[in-house]
Amino acid sequence: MDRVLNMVRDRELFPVVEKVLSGERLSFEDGVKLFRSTDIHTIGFLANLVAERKNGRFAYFNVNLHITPTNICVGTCKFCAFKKKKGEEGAYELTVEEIIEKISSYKAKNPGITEVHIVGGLHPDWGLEEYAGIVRAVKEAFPDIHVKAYTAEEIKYMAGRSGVSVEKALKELIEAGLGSIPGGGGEIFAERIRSRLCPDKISGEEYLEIHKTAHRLGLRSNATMLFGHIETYEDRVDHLLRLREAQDETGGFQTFIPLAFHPVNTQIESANYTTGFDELKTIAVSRLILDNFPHVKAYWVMLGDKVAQISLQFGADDIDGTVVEEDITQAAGARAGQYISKERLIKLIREAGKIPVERDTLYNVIKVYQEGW
Ligand code: V47
Repeated sequence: MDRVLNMVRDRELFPVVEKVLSGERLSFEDGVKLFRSTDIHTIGFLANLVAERKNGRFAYFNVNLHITPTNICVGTCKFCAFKKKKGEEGAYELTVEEIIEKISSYKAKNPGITEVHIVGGLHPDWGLEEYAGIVRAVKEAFPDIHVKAYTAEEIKYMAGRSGVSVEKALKELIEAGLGSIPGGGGEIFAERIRSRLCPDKISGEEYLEIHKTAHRLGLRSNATMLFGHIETYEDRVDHLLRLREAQDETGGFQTFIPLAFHPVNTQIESANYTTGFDELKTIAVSRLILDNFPHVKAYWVMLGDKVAQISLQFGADDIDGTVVEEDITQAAGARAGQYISKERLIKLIREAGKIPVERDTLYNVIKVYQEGW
């Protein structure tokens, strides 16, 4: 303990360091103290320690494809640069056949694909039947591919449009072949910020309730936090603690993904791009507070592959997948590309001192890439 404390530059962090080393749960005050500190080495060291306690030196990736069936959305989220109104220039909706064609052509080049990630807009004419129909068609055409689809917001929307409960909608989606739900829509739970950022969206409480309902029905899900806009450090810690509490109840969350805000074409004029320092700190503090989440993901599409790589020494143990055609971040000024090869993911992970593991959506191991591959 003393040897570690000797290396800590920010003495304010001493009590937090002691807690992490002895495996004690961190408090709200600890989280805020970590965010306010600039002792990035200590924060990163602690987060990496916790990540390695949970996952050893393994770092995960998958071979996946993002499909966005429509950008037509009745939502009013101020941070979104992607949505269009029906009839507006650039608005689109894919047919089921076009979705199947996209997956087929990707699979022809990447036969190892294991996941399709489907999220889109709140389409004014779609209900449960249309959203579930997409899942059913994909599963019929590709029974071996896991369908991770629809955020809590979309699930609430389609249930409402079809006059059924969220539970009933989830059961119908599961029957259609839904495998898990992604973390989108978390944004920031604090009502003060959420009501400015996305006034018409479900509340943080509802987001958590929908995920907990999914967990009780046997689904796994992910959780996200959109950071770097108008929220404070206190709001971030509050968000993380609410997730930790929900996870204590159900244990159904797999991965936490901090999403770095992209400002271009959004209605949040005061905001700018996040910085590398803040991104690394947010990954690390998330890892330290979410002691009951198995994984923390550094989503390379939003962080860029270089920061995502460094994150693997700052508490992240997952770098997401090959992705392809990610449109939400592109519309908001993404500086990373839309596709990364499996070989590049392996190189990024290996050079960060971790062992690359190709996984499926539920973290079953497909292949461990030991040296020499
Ligand atoms: O919910 C929207 C965010 C999310 C912007 O579960 C923005 O494995 C930054 O949730 N700047 C969708 N972010 C993406 C998402 C996700 C991605 C990868 C993996 C998983 C998973 C989930 O993107 C939205 C919103 O929070 N978003 N606009 C923007 N301007």
